[in-house]
Amino acid sequence: MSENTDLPAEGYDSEGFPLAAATLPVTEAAREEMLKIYPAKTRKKREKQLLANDPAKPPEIGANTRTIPGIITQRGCTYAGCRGVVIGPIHDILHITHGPIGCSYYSWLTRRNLARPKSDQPVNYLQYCMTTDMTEEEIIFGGEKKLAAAIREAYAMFKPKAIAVYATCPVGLIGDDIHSVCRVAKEELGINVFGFSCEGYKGVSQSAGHHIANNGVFKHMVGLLDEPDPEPFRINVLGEYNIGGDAWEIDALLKKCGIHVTATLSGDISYEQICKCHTSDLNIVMCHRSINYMAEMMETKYGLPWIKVNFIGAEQTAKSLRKIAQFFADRKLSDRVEEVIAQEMAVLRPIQEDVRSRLKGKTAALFVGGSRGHHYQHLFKDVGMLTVAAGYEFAHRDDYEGRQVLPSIKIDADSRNIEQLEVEPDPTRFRPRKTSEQIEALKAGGFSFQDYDGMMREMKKSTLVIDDISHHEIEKLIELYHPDIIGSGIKDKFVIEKFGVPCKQLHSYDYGGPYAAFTGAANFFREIDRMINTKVWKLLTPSWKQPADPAVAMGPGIDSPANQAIREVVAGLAKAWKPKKAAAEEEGEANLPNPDS
Ligand code: CFM
Repeated sequence: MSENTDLPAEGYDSEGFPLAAATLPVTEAAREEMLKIYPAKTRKKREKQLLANDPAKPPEIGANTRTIPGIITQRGCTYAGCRGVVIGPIHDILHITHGPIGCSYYSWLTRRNLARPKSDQPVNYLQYCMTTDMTEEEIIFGGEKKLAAAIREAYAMFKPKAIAVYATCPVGLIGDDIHSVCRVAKEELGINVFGFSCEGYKGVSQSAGHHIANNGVFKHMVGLLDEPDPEPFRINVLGEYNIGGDAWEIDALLKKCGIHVTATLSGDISYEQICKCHTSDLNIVMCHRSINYMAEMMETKYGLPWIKVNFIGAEQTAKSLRKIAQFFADRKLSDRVEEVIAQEMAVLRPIQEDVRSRLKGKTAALFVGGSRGHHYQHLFKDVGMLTVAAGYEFAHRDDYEGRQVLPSIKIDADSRNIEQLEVEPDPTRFRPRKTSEQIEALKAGGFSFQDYDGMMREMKKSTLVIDDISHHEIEKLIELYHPDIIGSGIKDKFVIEKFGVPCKQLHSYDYGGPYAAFTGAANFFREIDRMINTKVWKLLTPSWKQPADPAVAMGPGIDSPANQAIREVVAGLAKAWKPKKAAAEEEGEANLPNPDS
């Protein structure tokens, strides 16, 4: 294991991967078992998305392509990625969904991107859900007037600094020009108003929405306020959305080290912080998938370099802190970082060791979004658990195979659909944060900028990597691998648990968290220990352990006396019940004129 955290090598192999206590199936056979149900055309596509891993030479994976209709996917839509994920967490601007009520309602507090008002920024609009509530009338005659009225009404009620408008599918289909409406409103109200053409169908998943959101935030907010914070060692934390309080945990840790966070994009963030984030000195990127566009555009326009970090897992957190300190090349800062790591690890280690004594050798499978399927493997590794299968819902090839594959990724019609902003260095505000000599010195010391090795290089050889996993494949996976826990989302949580396998919801964390940094790691270890070691799972007989008779597989038997009794009661009720209208018609039937006479 790493020299950084002094983890004992016991329970780990020579490459540092935890040793699984259970015998695992042969990967190729398991893969075949998952694929064989598909018709030839479907199989051809799924084959590319379901691979045996090779960390030394990651195989090319099929990713960021359309989901085959009929397959039960975990993916979300482009609107969700834009409004819900990247911009939604900005707490002091108004977010108006232009569209039917369902799209709006769906985006209302379903993601646990927490925010708390601060004394100098006391406004928090996140508990509100605003929509134009488009109905048939607007779908037919156009919804621009209703949108303009909604913006005016929202402004009159709240007087916000900015309003963001989000287009849903019907808006794109009927062609409402939300950007013109926003431009007029901006002039009329004298505040920042801007729109996002993030119709749900715009891309193959929420990933397209991330890109659209990055473009909009960059165009309409970043760079509006040229007032750098006075603190030294300023950084932005990109791709951290404060789910369950993660950003607060990271923020507190950085503060302890003497590192100042100008802005976290976009967990618990204010409009003003986004407007001035270009004045910071380093971008550290947590979720590469959702925000790499922003990191690149800020570097090109303002000279702000970026590095990939990960605060999920104790070892990874320590590594990330050291990397930030190395960037600033300040002795005092490095010493302080070491001191903080030692303090935090002294508290965490006894918890970690205690939990590891019960969890080592257990196995996990992870299927989450576009970064957590990778990051959370480190937390499991910290307690001696092996991730036997993992994948993302909507990530791209670089998130699996590493950024070096970027030039070889084919641009298809779906990705061409998303605007690629042309960004130039700002004539007055471009400021390289390091001289070329300093950069060379850093590189010589093993430091790397713009680096992301992807999930596959950090997974054990022959583990399964599955992109956009389907319910069928998840069921097969449980049957073949019997993982001790699966980290996934709400769409499959209960399917998994019906198999007698605990499922940790790694999007919203169920009701738990934070799991980031050292304190978060302790929370996670304890929770996983509880989830895996509770006796409740042993009371369930998973369907793969039952005979293939459907009558038996449904539970105690569809023809059991209890079920028979229920059926009789239901049949009796149905017989006795008559809808009012039908009863009235029946009564009046005799008086109706005979249409044939
Ligand atoms: Fe990034 Fe996210 Fe994720 Fe993501 Fe998401 Fe999320 Fe996620 Mo759910 S931004 S890619 S679109 S880390 S909402 S906070 S948990 S799927 S793995």
